[in-house]
Amino acid sequence: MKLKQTLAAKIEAARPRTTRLLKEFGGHKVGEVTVAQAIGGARGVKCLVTDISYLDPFEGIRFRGHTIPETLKNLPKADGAEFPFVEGHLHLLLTGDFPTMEEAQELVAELKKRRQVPAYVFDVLRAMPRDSHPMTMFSTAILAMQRDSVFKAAYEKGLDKMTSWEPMLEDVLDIVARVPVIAAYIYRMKYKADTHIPASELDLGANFAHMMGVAHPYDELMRLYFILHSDHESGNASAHTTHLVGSTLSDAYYSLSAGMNALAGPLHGLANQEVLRWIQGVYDKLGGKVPSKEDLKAFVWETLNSGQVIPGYGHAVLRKTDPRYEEQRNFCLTHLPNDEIFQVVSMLYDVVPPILEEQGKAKNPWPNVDAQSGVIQWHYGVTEYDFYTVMFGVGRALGVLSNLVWDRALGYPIERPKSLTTKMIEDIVAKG
Ligand code: CMX
Repeated sequence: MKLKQTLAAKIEAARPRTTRLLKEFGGHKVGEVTVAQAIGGARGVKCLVTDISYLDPFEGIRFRGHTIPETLKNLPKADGAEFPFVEGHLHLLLTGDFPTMEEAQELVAELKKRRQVPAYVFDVLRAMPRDSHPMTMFSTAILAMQRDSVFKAAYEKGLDKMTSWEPMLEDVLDIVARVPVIAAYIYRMKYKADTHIPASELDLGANFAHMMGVAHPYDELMRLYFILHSDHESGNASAHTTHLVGSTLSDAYYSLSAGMNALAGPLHGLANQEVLRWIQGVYDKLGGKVPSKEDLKAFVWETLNSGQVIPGYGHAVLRKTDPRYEEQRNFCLTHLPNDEIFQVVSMLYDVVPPILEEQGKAKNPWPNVDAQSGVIQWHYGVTEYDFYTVMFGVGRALGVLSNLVWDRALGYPIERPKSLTTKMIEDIVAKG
């Protein structure tokens, strides 16, 4: 596989940089930790390293140094397609290079070979109560496949630290290939009377759309969606959890399943379901009437006054409108400008930030990725919003799993930050 050769060369070139930093500058400070950070979720503490993506508070995400528009422009696309192959994006995340068309096609073919989901995974899913949350099903299905881990088998034979990224890569490619199939299966089992559509010869994003049973341009949307949701540097809860679990030399199945459980929280990935649930709540309250700006203002205040957050707004790092929001908004302007819920989402963009500013709590009043993603799904008939985070998870797998390969390649150790007691912090503060 050409990808593996490219990756091997990149890893060889990267290792001396990490070794040098550790050996020559191990004691050099990269930041300090305040009491507020120790108590407040380690916000802004610089203690993770990744080269796969970087999140600037004002500019937003860059994948391997490239903004979203640059990424979308430079990745290869199928003939006549609007958005690139997701597989090519995986190549970019893993190697740092935009693939050629040939390299992207090779990866499309490789993932197709690997996408056969073991039959027992479907048995596990079918044994679960049908009203289990789709994220519970998704995480369980990933965990169930752990018995197939190539990394685990390699560990049992005696893992060589220098080459441990290779069995990790095997697991990562297997998982990336299979998760869209699992996601579509969960969707159709739960919401489409348990009728299923066999896989096609299409690429990952388009095949997902096909297996969901949703027509063009949903294939284009899902290529875009998976790329946009792939990575957001290392500190977000799903990426950090995956990295943390992997640092114990747990394999990619254990690690990703854990990461998906973090994504399932309403302050993280579940927010994209919450946005649609919240908007439906507005409609219900108004007896089905399209809300006006004044209605929305009242509902936003009502939500805040009841102690809840406005889903899809705010961010731990970003301090401007999320470019992933903007990219999806562009998709809406091209494909569904007159969609009624899109109009409501657009109105929210005018209504929410000034209210959050007036309330004065949120550090970032602007929308994040989740404010815009659900409306597009709804438009194409995927109205079962508790499924939305599963699709986020399929996309997020690309980034967090690429990181696992690099974690092993660079020999990052088990993660183990230090805790203090409240009394210790009080003593530190008292000393001044
Ligand atoms: N609505 C209401 N209040 C908000 C808010 C929002 N959208 N965003 C932040 N706040 C509040 C916080 O709850 C916090 O209140 P308290 O002081 O009472 O605890 C205060 O403002 C300060 O928070 P912050 O420093 O601005 O934000 P955090 O880094 O603590 O949290 C996030 C970030 C995303 C969890 C938060 O903005 C939020 O809850 N947003 C709504 C949920 C959401 O959209 N999550 C998805 C994020 C993207 C993703 O991961 O998918």
